[in-house]
Amino acid sequence: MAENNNSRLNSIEDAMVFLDNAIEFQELMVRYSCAIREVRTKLEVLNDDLRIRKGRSPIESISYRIKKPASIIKKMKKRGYDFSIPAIRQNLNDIAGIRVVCSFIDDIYDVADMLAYQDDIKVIEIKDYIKNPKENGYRSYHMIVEIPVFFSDHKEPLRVEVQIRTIAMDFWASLEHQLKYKQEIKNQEVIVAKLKDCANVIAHVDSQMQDIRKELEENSTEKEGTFLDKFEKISFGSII
Ligand code: 0O2
Repeated sequence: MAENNNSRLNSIEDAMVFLDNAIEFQELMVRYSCAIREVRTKLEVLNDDLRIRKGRSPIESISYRIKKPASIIKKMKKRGYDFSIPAIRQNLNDIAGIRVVCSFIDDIYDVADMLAYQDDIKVIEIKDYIKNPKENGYRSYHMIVEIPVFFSDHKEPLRVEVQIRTIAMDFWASLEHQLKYKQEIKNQEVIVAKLKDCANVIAHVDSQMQDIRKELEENSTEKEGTFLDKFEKISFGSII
């Protein structure tokens, strides 16, 4: 009987520890989602500012995600880390992730520079998979940035992974990601080679689009518009 009571007590204690950890984990995820909001706002401000001042938005879209608990556990296990909140915080840089899709390759570097230049942003790491594509053809510009987030009773530096790529790179990466998770691929080498071919074609298209844009910018002059044409450009719909 005493043994039973003890084991019940133990299991309640275990449950309490489990709940404490679960709450702490949830709090950490909420803090990362706040860090995403901070970086996202910075990117949106840059885009709006460039649209107003230069008449062109370099960013096509911004998406974001908090890494799934299962992916966090998988990554921690794969790298041989203990599964604890401090270990997750210390060792994983991509719990908060933002993906920025730009129109042209130059835009990627402009956006990255403008973000890195901000004095509350600390760049922790850069992986330039555009200049150095991965063996499979993957191209993207990755930055790990740290940003201070102000909570009700403290300030906390939090890391966010920012992936910046063109529309074409994003198209390739999304499809390759989907295909990777399809089971039982019979002729894997052929598929891998085809995907790499596609990545090269896409990189060529990106570089040609960039050249076309440069040529257009160098060889065009502002069209003489009517008084009303100038007013056509003014719209607040997408700002608010
Ligand atoms: P998910 O589902 O996006 O979270 P590090 O985080 O720096 O310690 P890691 O994870 O190797 O080490 O970093 P890296 O190389 O910068 O890659 C991180 C993310 O880039 C991946 O996250 C993918 O989102 C993306 N990525 C990297 N390589 C590839 C690739 O070959 N194909 C595709 N489609 N995406 C890629 P996760 O954690 O793998 O997944």
